Amino acid sequence: MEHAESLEGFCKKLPKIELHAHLNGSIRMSTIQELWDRKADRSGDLPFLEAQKTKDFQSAFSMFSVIYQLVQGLDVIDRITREVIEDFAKENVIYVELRTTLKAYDDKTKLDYLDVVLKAMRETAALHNIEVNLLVSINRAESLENAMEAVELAVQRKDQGVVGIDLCGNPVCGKFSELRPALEKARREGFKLTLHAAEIVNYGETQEILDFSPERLGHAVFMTDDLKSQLFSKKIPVEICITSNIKSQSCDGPLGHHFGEFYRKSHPIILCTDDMGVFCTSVSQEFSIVGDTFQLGREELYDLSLSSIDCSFASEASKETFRRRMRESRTSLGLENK
Ligand code: 6MZ
Repeated sequence: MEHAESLEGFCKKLPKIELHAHLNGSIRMSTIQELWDRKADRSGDLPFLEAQKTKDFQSAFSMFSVIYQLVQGLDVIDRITREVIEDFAKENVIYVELRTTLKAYDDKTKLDYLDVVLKAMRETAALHNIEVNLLVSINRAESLENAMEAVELAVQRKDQGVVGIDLCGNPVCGKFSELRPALEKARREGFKLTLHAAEIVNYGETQEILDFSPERLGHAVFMTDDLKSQLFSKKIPVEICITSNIKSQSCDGPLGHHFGEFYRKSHPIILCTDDMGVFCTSVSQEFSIVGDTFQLGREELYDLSLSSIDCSFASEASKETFRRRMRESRTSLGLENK
């Protein structure tokens, strides 16, 4: 069938949801550049640009150290939270689950950080017809004590948009097993859990994570056939971050990405950006990539977006609203009304 609109145009217009976006990794490139230009003791080009060119998994993490040198203070956190949500809204993302690790700056506490993010989320969401919830991230390099503290702070703001807990960070650092008590506490407190898994080869830990049965997994790149068959039978939804995996050299290119296999198995998957700023992508672009690479038609892309809603940690009422917004978009997307 001939389409008047390009695949890119369709993917941009398609209402979408984003479930795997790290706040500091989603920072606008122009904001990073501006913060760098403002810095008194800078020398030469923004190191971020150099880091972006290097091509291995660890260099992706070196970009976060550059970001953290520049993003200091709650005024900057407030700004980037608003900008990130605006950027998602601009490309027709109707629901976002942002995630971030809580930080203390100078005399400001981690709870202050959380409050600034939640307020910026609320205010920006109301302006842009987008719903936003937050996942508090635990960095796997942190101590168990810090992880416990993050869960306690999340509990204090549970009624204000914190819906879940994420385990993230450089996968060569720390261990899931050591932080597990904090995740168990989060579960007892009623939080949904999403854990980064199998971003590098670590089959033993991936097995432990599967046995723990979180509500979702992030990435799930390096899996043996046995681990995959357990994942498929448990039907744990996977947040798929194709551009992130390619740019951090976890896979050769889109065609070899495990999206293809998971999609053919009808495993629940959600297309996500991971770090829009660091990896220069957007949710629309992730949809275009799978449309192009795996020859998905427009109805299939629509269904992929629609089915992602089931995997979100939003309330049932909100999920119904997202589904309705999707149904209402069908005519303007050039799809027949079913
Ligand atoms: C694992 C990642 C990540 O929390 O400061 N992060 N963790 N794998 C990834 N794949 C590339 N991308 C980002 O956002 C930045 C933090 O998110 C985690 C890292 O811990 C990074 O420091 P926040 O808002």
